[in-house]
Amino acid sequence: MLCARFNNVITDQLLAGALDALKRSGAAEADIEIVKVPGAWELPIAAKAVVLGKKCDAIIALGAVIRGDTPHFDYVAGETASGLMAVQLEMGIPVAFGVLTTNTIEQAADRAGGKDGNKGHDAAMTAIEMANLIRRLRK
Ligand code: INI
Repeated sequence: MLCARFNNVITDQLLAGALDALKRSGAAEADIEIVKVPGAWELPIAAKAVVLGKKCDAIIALGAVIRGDTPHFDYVAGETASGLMAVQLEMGIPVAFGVLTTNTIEQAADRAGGKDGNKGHDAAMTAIEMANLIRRLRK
């Protein structure tokens, strides 16, 4: 599991939601690795390094990109999404996209354990489903 530290008030909640989903689904602690990166931009290269470094069933990438007054958001959000998609297609390992891209921090909080649920939890459930699906399709 990869988690960006940028906007950590939000990403810590995504991480908690993802861990809760994995544990409730029966994942053993020893099978869960948590890797922190500075920001969402760094998620794709870290995802690739994890896949190259060890056998893993899926990656869960967590981050929060929040729009500011400059076009920076578009670069960080867009490249993070395309980078993570490239890793899952190149490496053949599911990468669940638990990166919030919102206009405000309130919208992010709503989706990180607030009124709109927890997208970290959702990403973890997707990762489990996709890991099982890809394993079955490869047999
Ligand atoms: N990183 C984020 O994860 N979220 C953001 O909202 C964000 N903004 O707004 O700048 C952000 N920037 C940092 C970026 O991900 C890199 O860590 C940085 O550019 C160094 O490569």
